[in-house]
Amino acid sequence: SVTPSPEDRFSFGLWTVGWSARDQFGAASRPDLDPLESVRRLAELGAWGFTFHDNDLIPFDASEAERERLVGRLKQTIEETGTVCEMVTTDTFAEPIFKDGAFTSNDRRVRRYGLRKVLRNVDLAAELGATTFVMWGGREGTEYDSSKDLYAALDRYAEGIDTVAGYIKSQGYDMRIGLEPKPNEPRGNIFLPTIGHALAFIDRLDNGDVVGVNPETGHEQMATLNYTHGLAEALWCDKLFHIDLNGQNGPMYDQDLVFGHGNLISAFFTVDLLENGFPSKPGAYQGARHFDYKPSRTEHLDGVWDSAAANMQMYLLLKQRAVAFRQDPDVQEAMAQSGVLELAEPTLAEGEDLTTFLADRSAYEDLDLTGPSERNYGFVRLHQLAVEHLMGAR
Ligand code: GLT
Ligand code: MN
Ligand code: MN
Ligand code: MN
Repeated sequence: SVTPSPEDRFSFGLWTVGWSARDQFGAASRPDLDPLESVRRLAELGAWGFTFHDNDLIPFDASEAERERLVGRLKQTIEETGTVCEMVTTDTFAEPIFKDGAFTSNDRRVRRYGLRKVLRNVDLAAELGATTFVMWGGREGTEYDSSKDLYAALDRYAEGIDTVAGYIKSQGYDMRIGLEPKPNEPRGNIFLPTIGHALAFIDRLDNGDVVGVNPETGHEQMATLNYTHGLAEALWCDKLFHIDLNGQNGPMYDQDLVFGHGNLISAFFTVDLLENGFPSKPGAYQGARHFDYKPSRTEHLDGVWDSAAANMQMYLLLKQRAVAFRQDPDVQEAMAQSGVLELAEPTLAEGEDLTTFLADRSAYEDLDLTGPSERNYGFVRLHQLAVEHLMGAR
């Protein structure tokens, strides 16, 4: 069914529906929403969970008492709605103090302040039962290469993440960090611009075991990369800790459209991977289906909730199509023809060592190249079947 329910594990950032559409060129086009009301509305629409930045709920300059009061009200709303706070993140980008970043600012005072802001928010996340802590370093970067010691910046970035990860471990929290890559915007060049950069960075950390990635559809596509491939590599590395689903039409500003409202074919294969798994490693992704989109500035309040519902409906429609695609006997035959299932077979035989491999004349000297050269892989036919399923023509 395409009616969302909590079993579908859909969740939304409170900053998504809560965006009042203030942008670089114009004032807000919608009133501010009460974040607690958003939690209720999302639950009514069938969402399972929600996520938020500290400052989506608690104003940056709130007193300690005000903070406690707001957190208390949030806990009450969670109880009333039965919704799950699955992820928490920290705003280290909006305030002027973070204009040169938080963990990589040239100003050490800012780095210490940013780290403290994040650490207290880790405690809040644990208090609310969140198991993922996302870190999007939107202001960590440069406009001018002269402005930053790039080696030191990576050192400071690693120091910051390692400190947060070490804190999570020392407190015994059941929580993992998801680093969110983005190539640019708001900075001209953001550090850890893609999934691949983030994975290589995580590998260098002391506490990297609790650090993974939170890839966003549009962010990879802004960098002209294939989101599904990025998810695949993160899964292969056991590092896909969270996802931000949305829509984007190729390399331009960050559109944050409804999931599937950008590159639809790519969205189909993203859902195919998340729901069906790899042909050689079937099984659905276990994490939240989390949406990080923005209701377009043209939409008023009805449009906010219509667009939230559209994300879930798009996902469920694509899930229907992707499941039907994989189950179709014609598709299975075409996949076999294309050799999709052959790729899981190791290239060297079991027990084969380099000596026997190098001695195997059939692999090289005696191989008749015409067979493999003239093979018709049939990838176009297979893809046509996928598109027919996507379009509901099958
Ligand atoms: C901001 C950003 C998103 C991140 C959020 C988490 S904040 O809206 O554009 O991609 O996921 O910090
Ligand atoms: Mn985005
Ligand atoms: Mn995001
Ligand atoms: Mn965003």
